[in-house]
Amino acid sequence: MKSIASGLSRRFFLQTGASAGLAGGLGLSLGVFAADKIKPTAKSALIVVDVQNCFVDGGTLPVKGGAEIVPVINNLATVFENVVVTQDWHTPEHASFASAHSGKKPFDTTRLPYGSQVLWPDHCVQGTDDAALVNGLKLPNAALILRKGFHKDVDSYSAFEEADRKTSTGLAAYLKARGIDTVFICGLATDFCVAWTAMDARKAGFTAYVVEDAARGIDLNGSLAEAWKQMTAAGVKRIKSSDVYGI
Ligand code: VGL
Ligand code: ZN
Repeated sequence: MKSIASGLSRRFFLQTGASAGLAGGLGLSLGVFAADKIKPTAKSALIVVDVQNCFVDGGTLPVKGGAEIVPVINNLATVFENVVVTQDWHTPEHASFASAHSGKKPFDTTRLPYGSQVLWPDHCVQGTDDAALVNGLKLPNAALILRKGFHKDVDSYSAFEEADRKTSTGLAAYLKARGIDTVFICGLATDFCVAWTAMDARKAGFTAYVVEDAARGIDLNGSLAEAWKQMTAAGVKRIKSSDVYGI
């Protein structure tokens, strides 16, 4: 199946190149460009991380420019056969909320039994409008909505594994059961839930791309640059939506 598909796209490229040759240099370079793009296959999934009201303007933990990624993601999703959506889905008084720790304020850090934890404003409380997906998000072909961070005493930036680094969300098993070996990750926030999801995807054996123009970061004390450094070291590939075939 795979060889037939790549044979077809190679032929498509050759034809494009040949006709572009007649048409001139511009067409030819377009042909080469198309061949360089990354083509999502039936074994690829787009993971749309936490594009929720809480993380855009008007929400409880807004990420700068967060809403700008919505049309980029809507467009990206049209070229994927497999789309997974995640929602940060906290209990009231969740352990990641500063309000649950006396003397602490948002963006302080504390120690929890599983390690260091950044403390956030109350956000994405289960069932609230703040936790709902952003209205303009159009992902009609999404097959799974995965919620995370719903254990009161444990955070979960990653869509694969909770912050205790023991409790699985089941996502790796789901993807593997569906024959998926490659994930493209986008959403909010680049330096927290997107980065942790991407690094855990690598840990679980997936090829992982992060689509940088379809993500935005919080950038707390240099966390955005640090996240890219760690993602790159983990073998996560940093791409733009225009690098994806069909976009
Ligand atoms: C996130 C901080 C707290 C995220 C979630 O989705 O990146 N960040 N909870
Ligand atoms: Zn959260």
